[in-house]
Amino acid sequence: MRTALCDLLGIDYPVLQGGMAWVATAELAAAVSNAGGLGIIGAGNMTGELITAEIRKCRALTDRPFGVNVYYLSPFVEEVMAAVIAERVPVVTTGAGNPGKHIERLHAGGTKVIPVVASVALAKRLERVGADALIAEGMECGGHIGEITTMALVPQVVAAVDIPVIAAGGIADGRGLAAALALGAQGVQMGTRFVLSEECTVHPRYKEALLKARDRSTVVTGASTGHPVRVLENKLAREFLERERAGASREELEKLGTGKLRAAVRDGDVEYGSVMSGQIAGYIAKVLPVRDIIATMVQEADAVLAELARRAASNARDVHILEV
Ligand code: TUI
Repeated sequence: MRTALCDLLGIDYPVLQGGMAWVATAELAAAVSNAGGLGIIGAGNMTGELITAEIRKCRALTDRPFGVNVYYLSPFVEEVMAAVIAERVPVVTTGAGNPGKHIERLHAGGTKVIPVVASVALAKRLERVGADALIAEGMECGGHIGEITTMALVPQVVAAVDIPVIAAGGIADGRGLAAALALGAQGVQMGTRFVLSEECTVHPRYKEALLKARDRSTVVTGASTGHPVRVLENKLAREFLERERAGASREELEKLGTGKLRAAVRDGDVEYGSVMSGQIAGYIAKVLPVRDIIATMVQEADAVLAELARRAASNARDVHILEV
């Protein structure tokens, strides 16, 4: 299973790990890169100094390419970008904003730039300013999301641009990878599946909460603030939604949310913390080593595609027999 994206990024398999704030540490990113995918450190709200240390830690753990995700709502975006450029990180992905103004400087240092998009308009704009590939993120994803599903977004972005598209949202196995390729994507990015890996350092209660999740266990909070976020439903999510319905101000809601992702990820507060999760959590039954997650899904995708090709050939033969 290789695509042109593998050559662009220097990886063995077209599988990226989402750059999740607080979750996507150097350890997780290095494990994914060592297994042949692209590991990505989540800069979240880190300072330039912190992300520099994390990049160096990742370099000590792997010789393979890896990435850093830059979160555009962070107050430290500029210093994180400066650090990423100084460290000549192989790949940068971006979230929750438009990275257009940084692309030239990143390219000058040899960094590949892969913005996350949730719409066709932004996809076209970022192709024009030089993005190397795009991650089309459906609203099945955990965390900060757009409004369109993966199934509807990916083919529309693929049709609108000439650069490789990576599908994200609702993907956790080989069937999902095969489906993404069928939609015209060149690879996938997964978040929730990699949270449920042995190498992921989130609090054990965070993993337990995701393992218990079912298909309808996530809700979207924050839609009224313009920053919708998908999380597991818990006490915090219910209070957040209640206050939103009551017309709470953006400041009040921001205050309620501050520090809650850290509380869930690091302290294991799964009732009054923000347990970000994709809708696919209900499908994931086991914590597995990163290497098994990637190897199994690639094998499974090859098998699914071979079986579909076999059926298509058999159908074509049947049609031919009918015709003669
Ligand atoms: O960024 C994400 N997912 C995230 S960031 C995050 S950290 C957080 N912590 C606490 C509260 C809220 C967030 C958790 N999950 N995904 C990438 C993504 N980017 N999804 C959607 C977008 C996006 C949305 C609008 C990208 C660009 C955009 O518009 C920018 C423009 O200028 O049009």
